[in-house]
Amino acid sequence: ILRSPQALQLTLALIKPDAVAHPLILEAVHQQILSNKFLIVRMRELLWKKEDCQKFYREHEGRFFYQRLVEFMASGPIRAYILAHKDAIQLWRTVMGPTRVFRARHVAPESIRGSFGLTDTRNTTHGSDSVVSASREIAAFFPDFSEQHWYEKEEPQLR
Ligand code: RTP
Ligand code: MG
Repeated sequence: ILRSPQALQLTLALIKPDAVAHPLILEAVHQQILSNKFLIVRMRELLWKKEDCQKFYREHEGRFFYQRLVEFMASGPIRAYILAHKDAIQLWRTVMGPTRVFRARHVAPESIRGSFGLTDTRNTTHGSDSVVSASREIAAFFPDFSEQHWYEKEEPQLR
């Protein structure tokens, strides 16, 4: 895929079951997306099967938290977004705050995880960590979305 240097970057953001289950937290996270000037390219809510979670988190297979992470992510509805921004991947990770809830509360109390994270597993949100994982993760949640079409036809009209 060809991207011009000014092109908007895409990332996959997830709101995890702990936050989707709570209307006020769900709304607060959605507001964070809007107030940080992300463009919402696609959005859907879904209930994940355990096998989908295993595939999505396969890079963590064998780690001590893998099993509970997979079970948690399949425990209730999640909301997935494709977000666009000039610096979407890094910006969303900054807005989320650190993974570990203890750290998040101390170093980034205003962040999403600092505000709403319950535990290291129930930490409210997920965000892609690189351009490569963003592509893979977007395809996992939005199989009909064509990145190529977006960069060729839709994105240039937004600039
Ligand atoms: P994410 O992939 O969700 O954006 O988070 P991350 O890159 O900041 O963290 P990563 O190391 O990739 O971990 C993926 C997810 O695993 C869960 N986790 N639980 N000690 C635990 O119980 C534990 N450690 C990690 C987190 O929910 C994290 O989001
Ligand atoms: Mg990660």
